Amino acid sequence: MTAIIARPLAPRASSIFNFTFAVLVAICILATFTYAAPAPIVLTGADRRPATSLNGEWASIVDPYFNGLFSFHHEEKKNGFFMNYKAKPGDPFPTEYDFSKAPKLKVPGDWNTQRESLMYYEGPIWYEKDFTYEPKPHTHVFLHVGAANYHSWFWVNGQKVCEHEGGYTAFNCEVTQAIHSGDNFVVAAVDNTRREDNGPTLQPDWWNYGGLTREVSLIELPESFIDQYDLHLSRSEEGIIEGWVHVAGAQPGAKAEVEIPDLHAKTTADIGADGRARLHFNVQGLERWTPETPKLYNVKIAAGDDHIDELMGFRTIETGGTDILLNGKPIFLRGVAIHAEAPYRTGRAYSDKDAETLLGWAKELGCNYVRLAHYPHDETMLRAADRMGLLVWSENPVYWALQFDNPKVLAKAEQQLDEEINTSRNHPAIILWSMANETPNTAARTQFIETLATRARGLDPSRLITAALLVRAQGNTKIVDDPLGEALDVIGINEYIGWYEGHPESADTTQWQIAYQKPLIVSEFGAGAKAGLHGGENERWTEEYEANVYRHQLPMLNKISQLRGMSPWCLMDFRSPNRPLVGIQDEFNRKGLISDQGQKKAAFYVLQKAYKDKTVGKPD
Ligand code: GCB
Repeated sequence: MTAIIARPLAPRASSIFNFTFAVLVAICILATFTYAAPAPIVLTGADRRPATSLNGEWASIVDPYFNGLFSFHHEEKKNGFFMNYKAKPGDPFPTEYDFSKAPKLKVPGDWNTQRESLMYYEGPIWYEKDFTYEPKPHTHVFLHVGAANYHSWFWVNGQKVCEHEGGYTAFNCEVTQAIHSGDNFVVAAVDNTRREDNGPTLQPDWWNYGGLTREVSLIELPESFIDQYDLHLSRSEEGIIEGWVHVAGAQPGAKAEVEIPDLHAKTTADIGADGRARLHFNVQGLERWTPETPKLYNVKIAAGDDHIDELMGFRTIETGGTDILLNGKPIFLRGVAIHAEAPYRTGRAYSDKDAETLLGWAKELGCNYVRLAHYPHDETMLRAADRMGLLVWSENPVYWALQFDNPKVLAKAEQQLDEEINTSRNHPAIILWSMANETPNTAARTQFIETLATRARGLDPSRLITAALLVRAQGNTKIVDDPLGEALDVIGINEYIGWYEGHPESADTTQWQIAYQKPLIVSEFGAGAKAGLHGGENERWTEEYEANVYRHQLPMLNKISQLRGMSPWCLMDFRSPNRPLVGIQDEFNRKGLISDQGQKKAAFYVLQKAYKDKTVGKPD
């Protein structure tokens, strides 16, 4: 009780300083009550917009009890750390934080790998950055966040501008009301504490790096602006590009225009009451995007005062019986699964260099395809895949057992799926939207993921829907009959014969029974090996053992008549606290074909030979 009385929550107005502070607090309280921060929006092609970068060093405060946001009675503070208050002599209250003296963290970058004490810290952490800005009249200014893992709050000059959940998708907070000419500051709080009702949930098999893990910038847009668009090659009409451009704040009767100068193609359409201009136009002489010829065109999209220069490729993807058809022709997906783990330095990958190293290794392996597990990867990764000619499986972070009967969890999964698709829908590389990975076969789960699949098809009917399913066994027979398969265009399955069950040779006698006449991708198989550890081919953890698993897997997979692709687990070792074996794992999942330090293991060469000689899968 005494503590409550003794703790001044507001200053006494006995000096000019105190008076100023009281006014500031009053304005802030008023602002909090009268101004509810709008939900963040999704911008397609945000990385193609001219932007003011806020990357670099941010001041940081580690705040495990979230004292900067919540009072000692756990009420949200009106004058928390987001005010970035600078203590003044004579203040009749203490200020117990000071961003100007706080240690720095680099953005983009996870916090875990930047400071030893933060290795397994899950948050919250406060970030602050000062910047100068000159807003122009009649514009919207958005704070673009490439990703903040997992739950984040943002304030500009003490005013809350947004709150967001989901650690792998980009979002944009309108800051027009909060930003001003001259000196400004932005404060973010990021909390990556695992929770039962999040996606991913409590126990993923990777270290789920926290923080402002991708780029942060300011994007200035005119009063009416292009927020989202979708342009793709028609599956049913030869030589037709179709899609739409959405213009926020469009005036009735306004028009949107799309031009592809290299193809001498230009079209204009009216923007409807829903803000969308629907497009359907003929192109001649189009070179289709393929892994061998990843042709990208400059595409100019314009509406009113806004315009955006995109880089796009055009191709079709569909299924025909048990085939996957790229541009109408059957293709076999020679792939590998990849986590967004940074090569050589560990931590969350974010740069062009990271993407080029990881995807460069996939190319060297002979891949035409990659599974980007287990969450949407960075735009830089997708741009690199577009350029390098690698088809992509992109995945919603519905991993293992979520609370499938909790409507709030469904809403979070839907939001992340919407953000993933609306951000990335123009990458020619992406052919598959994956709804989930290895979920338990229950009625609630099936309904949950069917809802996501229907939503994904509604948002993007031009791509294929998949998920990585579990398989069951009867004796030597593996059975794929998970009811979720009904909702998928392409069946993904994970199996670990020779690692979690049996021996490498067990694959030789395994039979497969698949309930669906659909294309099948073996989305995971693999074994653990420590790079440089050698021994017998039946000695676990040696490079020889991993290679032996691959040698027995490949002929087995070849016998599955509807096999149309594979993405063994995985390209590179990645950090996982589930993997404590000292001297071998040391908190890394060692199923990589390459170590986290870039050493290629023997299995890399086994798979490379099979991919290059096309001895696995149907030749294409
Ligand atoms: C799986 C999971 C993947 C794990 C892998 C493993 O089935 O999908 O996230 O890392 O197995 O190594 O156990």
